[in-house]
Amino acid sequence: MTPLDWGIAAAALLLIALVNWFFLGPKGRAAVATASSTGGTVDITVLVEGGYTPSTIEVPAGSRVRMTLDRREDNPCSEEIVIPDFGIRRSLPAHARTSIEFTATAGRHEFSCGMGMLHGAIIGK
Ligand SMILES: [Cu+2]
Repeated sequence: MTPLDWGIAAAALLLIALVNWFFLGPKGRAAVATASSTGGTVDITVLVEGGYTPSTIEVPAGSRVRMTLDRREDNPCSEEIVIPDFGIRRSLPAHARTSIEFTATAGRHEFSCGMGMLHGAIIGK
């Protein structure tokens, strides 16, 4: 390979590293919130606005969870939340807080909007 080839290869590797960092780096880690339990029930608040923040929530496996959805928009996309593993489908009034409760079993439990466009997950650890 010529020096130019090496330069192109190095640039390509750097680009791949940057793309991975962008998609898997700080943003992915920051989205994981670890909830802690006080008095038996784990309280978590999730902001609903163009998505779920945080979108990934770690809770102790087997804990009772009170998840409060703070919906700050009236976009019809987010008017329902569905957590199939826990048999939950609940409508979320716009600009209001709605609490749902469930027992978080071990493993990854996906949740989404009613249309399956916005995604998040509860992870029982
Ligand atoms: Cu939707």
